[in-house]
Amino acid sequence: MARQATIAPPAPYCIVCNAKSAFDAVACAECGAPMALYHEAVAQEREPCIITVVGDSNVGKTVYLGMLLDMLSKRADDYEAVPKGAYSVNLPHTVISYLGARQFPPKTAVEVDEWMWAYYQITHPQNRSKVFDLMMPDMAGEALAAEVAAPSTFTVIRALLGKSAGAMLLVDAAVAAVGSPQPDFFALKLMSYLEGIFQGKRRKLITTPIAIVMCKADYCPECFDDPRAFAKTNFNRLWNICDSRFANFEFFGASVVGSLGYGSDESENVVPYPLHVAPRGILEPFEWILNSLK
Ligand SMILES: Nc1nc2c(ncn2[C@@H]2O[C@H](COP(=O)(O)OP(=O)(O)OP(=O)(O)O)[C@@H](O)[C@H]2O)c(=O)[nH]1
Ligand SMILES: [Mg+2]
Ligand SMILES: [Zn+2]
Repeated sequence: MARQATIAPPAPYCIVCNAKSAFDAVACAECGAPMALYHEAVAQEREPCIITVVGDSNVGKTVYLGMLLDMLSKRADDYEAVPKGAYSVNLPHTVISYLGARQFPPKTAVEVDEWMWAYYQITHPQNRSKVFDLMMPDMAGEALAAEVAAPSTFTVIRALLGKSAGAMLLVDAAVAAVGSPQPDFFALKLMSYLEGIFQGKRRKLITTPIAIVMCKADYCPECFDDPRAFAKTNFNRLWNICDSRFANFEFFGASVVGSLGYGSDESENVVPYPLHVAPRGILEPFEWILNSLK
């Protein structure tokens, strides 16, 4: 009997860094991104559109992203969001559970395999035929700081940003509003790192949309009234680099909590507790990026 030739399926590759991978690998051996992203992308027959959220440690990336994904799954503003793979639900699930228990979620671990990745199919309310396959990992601020200080410490970050269609830069409005220059300096470093990655032709402005989200604006509500004016005053270095190098950027105020209480944790440190969750300005930056990508 003639033996039937079997054609081996192509080897899976990493969606983030393009490295070839073993069939049964859980994470990419090169950059640590979950291989589930590849298997979902194959099922979609479309490359995902990556939007990366960057920002210093403790600015509120996990809280913001978890709240955003939850609002989208609840069809806020008529967006339809379907998680691709159950792992995508872990981030909003964790954040909403903690907030429901009047606590903030723990900080994100530096190890790449501990990050929560979200892969959602989003349908635009005004144009149902337009579908975005959004991939948004929740990175650790410390990993980002290490990568910015010494590029290629975390190859996954550079690879991710290199493939991103847009980025959200989160900054701490509350710390900046009390006069600290730290958030402004860190954001300036990050923007010059992003400039290096998104740079196309020399001297041309960078067109990749960057939404700058000023988090914890509940501490400084003037940030909501006029985000650009707030940025010019409190993030002047950041404003200037955006103005001179980026063609497509916008500033937004955002906050997740309505009121805070203070108490002590097990080590007797004073920590804030979210008494009342009242998201404000969460969808706007995301909408702005989607509209810039249309
Ligand atoms: N007042 C206020 N505080 C917030 C808000 N969002 C986050 N915070 C505070 O900021 C802290 C850090 O938030 P995270 O979302 O864990 O910060 P992160 O950017 O993910 O930090 P890393 O995981 O270390 O990179 C929380 O524990 C809260 O104390 C907000 O909307 N309002
Ligand atoms: Mg985090
Ligand atoms: Zn990889």
